[in-house]
Amino acid sequence: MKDVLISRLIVERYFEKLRNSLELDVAIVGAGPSGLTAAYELAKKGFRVAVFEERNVPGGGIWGGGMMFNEIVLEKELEDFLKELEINYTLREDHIVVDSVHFASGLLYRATKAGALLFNNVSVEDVAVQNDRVCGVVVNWGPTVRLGLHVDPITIKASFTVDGTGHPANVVSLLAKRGLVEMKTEFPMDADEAEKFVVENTGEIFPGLLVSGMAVCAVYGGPRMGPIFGGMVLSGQKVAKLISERLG
Ligand code: 48F
Repeated sequence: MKDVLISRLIVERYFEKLRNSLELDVAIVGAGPSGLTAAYELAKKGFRVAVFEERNVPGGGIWGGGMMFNEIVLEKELEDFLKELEINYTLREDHIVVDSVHFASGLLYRATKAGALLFNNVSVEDVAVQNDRVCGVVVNWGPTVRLGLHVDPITIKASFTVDGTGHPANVVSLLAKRGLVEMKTEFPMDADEAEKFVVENTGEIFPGLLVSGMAVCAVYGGPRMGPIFGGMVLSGQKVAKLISERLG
């Protein structure tokens, strides 16, 4: 029966992927622009990297552009990055304008093509900590977490974990609520300052845990920004560089 063959192929391939992801170099939480950029850069270098995204559709805040006008803006210095990814763009007034759907799908395609594994519908509900170091992520199905079902999670080991969960900084907040790190709150809108702030402060917040993208502003009290995405890409690149240097 063909239907059973289809089921078996899906189940076998999924479990191969999952088994190969039980011990990672890098676990990235959140498939937004910073997490996907980091995944692309790290996979390109040959590291074992997986992205865990609690929603069905990865891409985070990219798709909707600004107020659902599906265009986003990046700083001109990202032109080479877009060329490398073969993403189409327009240059206007010293800035790059990109169709947000094209940008999200391009980033997703290139990150996974480079070898990053992406698990959508998988929520990171906790981190594993041993010897005062984050050493992995604790995962469960997204709907299981949303519905509050009493189902235990499973653990994935990772040399480094990245909190790329955007505004709520969901991974750092797990440590903050246990008093292991201090966490501030995002400040009001200021795109000029926010773009610099996010890149400057991208880095390790707790041994083994790094923070990228908008989560940086939430954690360190930086301003929020609108549909300007240069800082997100640069933050993803920076976090990937910091981790690559450490992994060697
Ligand atoms: O928010 P998001 O797009 O992350 P980002 O890379 O980019 C921010 C921009 O989109 C935008 C902005 C900049 O111009 O202001 O907001 O910082 O994507 C974060 C992703 O993380 C997922 C969430 O569903 C989203 O797709 N996520 C959040 N918590 C978890 C998670 C979790 N606990 N486990 C798995 N995924």
